[in-house]
Amino acid sequence: MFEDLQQPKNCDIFCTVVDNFGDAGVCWRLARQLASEYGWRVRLWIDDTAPLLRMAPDHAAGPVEVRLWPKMWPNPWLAEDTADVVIEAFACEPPAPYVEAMATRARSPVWLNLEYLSAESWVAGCHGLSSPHPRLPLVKHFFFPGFDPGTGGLLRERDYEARREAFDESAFRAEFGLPQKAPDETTISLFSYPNPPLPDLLRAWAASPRPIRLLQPGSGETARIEGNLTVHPLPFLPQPRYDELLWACDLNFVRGEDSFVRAQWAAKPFVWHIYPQTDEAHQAKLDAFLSIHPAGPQLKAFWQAWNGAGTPDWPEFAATLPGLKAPMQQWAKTLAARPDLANRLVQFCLERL
Ligand code: TRH
Repeated sequence: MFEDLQQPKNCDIFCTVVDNFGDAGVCWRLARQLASEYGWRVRLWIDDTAPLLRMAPDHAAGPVEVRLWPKMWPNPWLAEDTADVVIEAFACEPPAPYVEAMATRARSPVWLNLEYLSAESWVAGCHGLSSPHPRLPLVKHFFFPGFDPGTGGLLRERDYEARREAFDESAFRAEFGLPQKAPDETTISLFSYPNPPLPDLLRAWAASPRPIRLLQPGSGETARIEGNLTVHPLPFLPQPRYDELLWACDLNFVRGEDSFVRAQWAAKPFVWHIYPQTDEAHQAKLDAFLSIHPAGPQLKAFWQAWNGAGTPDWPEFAATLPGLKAPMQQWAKTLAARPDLANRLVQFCLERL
């Protein structure tokens, strides 16, 4: 199952949980893939295991070794050993004593800073750039996920398609107490940040001529029926099961980075609530993605409105939903034909080890 010509490597991934689930979610997904698909011995050093416990309640069962990264100051890190490959997620910087120990290895480790995902055009130009350490004989490389073939790509497990083919939508609905789907029902999943347009959207859904079933994972919402809208809370699902939810829906509202990528693999129409940044940097990221995505103008208008520019026009958007299936499938197919992020990362490291 391991790639040809490839010796298993040791890898340390460092993750600081800034907020929410994305930092842990991305690191966990990558760690699992490196361990299970490439046979790497992976340790995930994380400063807060709470999000991991929700996304991967069975994480202790292996094959990734999860270690709590104590973040007190002065840093109490007692460097035991270092790894062949060191990945710091989102510029979180490994502990200073660990970095010192990296420099004492006979062969320098490959040190990567795994960056945030963006569709902006500068990303391909910065992917892979190196930054020598000012004092130690170490070089850090910037590894940028992205949509362009010249970037680090997107996380996607090898078994994704097989899992999807084996997915039983009826069994999924039954398990979560959802009635079998009526032919005219629109099933929608909602995972977003608190968003001012939501109450208006809920009203539009309640007034919809066709039934709408809203599935809200981990929301703490109460089940209720308002007009033609049925709100159905779901538990926060383990990461692979979140994919199942996306497959079971006709439309997915996603956010941040990792759920945004999963919605693209699900190849269903989706609406992205981008992670808001104080300096409005997110607007450029949103525009950049919309400029490369083949969705029509109605989807783009709805997305902009969902992200603060205007009022989301549900009836207009709903009318375009059936026509969005094909472009979403084509988009997923194009992206899936390219090597995934773990694959590119492994190649990148092997060329430098
Ligand atoms: O939770 P997010 O908003 O996370 C992040 C962080 O805020 C981070 O600081 C920021 O930089 C980044 O976004 C862009 O959204 P995201 O990235 O979609 O992560 C959610 C994770 O939770 C993802 O791995 C999917 C997972 N998930 C489940 O496993 N089960 C669930 O039921 C749900 C709703 C999500």
